[in-house]
Amino acid sequence: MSSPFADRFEMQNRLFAELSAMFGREVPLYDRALLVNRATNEAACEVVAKLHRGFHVTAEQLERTSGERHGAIRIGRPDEYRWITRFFGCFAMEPHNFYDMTCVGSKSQPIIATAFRSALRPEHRVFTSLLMTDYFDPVTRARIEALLARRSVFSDRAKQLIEKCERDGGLSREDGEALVREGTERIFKWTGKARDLNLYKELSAAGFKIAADIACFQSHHLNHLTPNTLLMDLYTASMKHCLGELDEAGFRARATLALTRLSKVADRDWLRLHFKHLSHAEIDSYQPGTVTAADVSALVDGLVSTFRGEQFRLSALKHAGYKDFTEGPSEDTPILLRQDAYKALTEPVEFTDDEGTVTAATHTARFGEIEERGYACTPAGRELYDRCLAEADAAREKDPKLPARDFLAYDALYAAPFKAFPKTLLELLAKGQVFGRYAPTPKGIAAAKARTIVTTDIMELVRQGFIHYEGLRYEDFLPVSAAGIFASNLNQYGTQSTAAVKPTYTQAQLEQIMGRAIIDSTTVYAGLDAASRLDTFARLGITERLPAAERERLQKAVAACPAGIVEEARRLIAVAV
Ligand code: OOG
Ligand code: NI
Repeated sequence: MSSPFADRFEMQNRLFAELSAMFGREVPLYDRALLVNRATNEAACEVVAKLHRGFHVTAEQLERTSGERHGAIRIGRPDEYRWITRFFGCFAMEPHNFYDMTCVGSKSQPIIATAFRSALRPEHRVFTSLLMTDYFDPVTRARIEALLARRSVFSDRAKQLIEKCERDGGLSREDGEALVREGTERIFKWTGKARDLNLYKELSAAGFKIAADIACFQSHHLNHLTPNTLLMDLYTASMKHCLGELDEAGFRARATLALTRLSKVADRDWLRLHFKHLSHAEIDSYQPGTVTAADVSALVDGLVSTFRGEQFRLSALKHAGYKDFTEGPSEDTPILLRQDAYKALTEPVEFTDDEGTVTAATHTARFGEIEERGYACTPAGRELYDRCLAEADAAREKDPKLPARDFLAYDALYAAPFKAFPKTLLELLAKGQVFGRYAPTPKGIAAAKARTIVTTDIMELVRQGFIHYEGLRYEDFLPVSAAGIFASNLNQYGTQSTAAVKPTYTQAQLEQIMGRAIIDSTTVYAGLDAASRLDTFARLGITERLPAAERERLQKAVAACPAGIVEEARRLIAVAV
């Protein structure tokens, strides 16, 4: 029987396609950056197609891969935060992880946050911040709250649609579209209209630009909407070139380096990581090929000539330049996520005071981020990452101009601490630094029938060809990268609380505001990894031989996962096979 309701994932894709169109109209540089992303992703795919003969992505698949987005919005009031939680719920997006941005050292901001996404089919995500007004002294706090109290971001219609969706268990296509429109025409729309210029100026001067961005505006305007790149270093070099920060020779050198490096690492695991639509069987059907220096050079020539086109003359648009370095792990370490951005644009704003007098001003907050995702780290991997990052950041801070002066030297300097990580998925899995997913191969099933399997060591079983492995992709955010991005875009480092005592914030507090629990993504990654090991051992008939402590550890990890998630993952895998 067909459902009377619109598919929530289709609604989600519609929402993000429409948000992207809306943001493109609001910010022309964003629209052009998408074209740069498409051109560079196409070049990356050409390298991959030469390495794997038979590999082919249709324009539509590529559009889908690069169409993946994350948005960032900043919310002022707890009741608004609860409505936005319910709004995203209609699109199958649930809160994941608690980010306390008030506690990231010198980069702190008066913000706590979570990110909304689907637990198992994360197509898109939104980092959703809440301004903590008690971070401020009582007078400032009262002024911010009074200003925020006067706005209504959610229309009655939006509220009715959300309630209807919750009550009935879904929305019709028509109602789903109406809710998407509430998003693009009101909730996330930039109006360019603001209030209380004095408060705006005072907050900005005191280093609280983020609070000004939230308190003085009428909507949860999108701060940025970040597409996905297949090859960060090619994209950043291209953006810098199109913005006039990197001349043709400099661009050629960096593009050649990025594409050559890609030709060395784009193995089957890379394909699985970057293209959700490819099955193991499809990937196994590709024949090995090669990429020559001449191939790379032809691709670089192609990009140079593409970027001569008028629509790539980004330097002609209003802009504030590109960040000097990429946040996250070094280029050769395929974990977590790497992010970069063009810096926040200065946009016109009209302030209206209580007497109706309008004053023209400007606002600098919205920037153009890009990201490339890698594998999800285990707690051990994450701890190592945090240490490597601290070391790499410290090295960079000793010579902040190095990235602009000598990119290669900077690249090597930044990568050095990350040598602690192996660079291939299999080694990352073997060391227990990233989460994976396992399944028996036909050869493994045959060996199980013949009772010739002699080990329960998963890596050994992989080596013997009895098990398929893949890495779990990191679908979340990194608060320290986020803090770095806030800082460099606002041109303000961190902030300090002006309250008599700096408050502390908890996940429970945000959960209470939302009226629902936050999912801990590490628990989910760990549960999926453990469930796939248990299922694999069971299908190979070797569960009984597993050491008791190991079996118990895996069962505990599965049990810790929120109800239904492991079962749903099993169902999705069964459908995909
Ligand atoms: C959110 C910053 C977090 C990211 O990519 O880490 C974020 C914001 O700027 O409001 O989007
Ligand atoms: Ni972001």
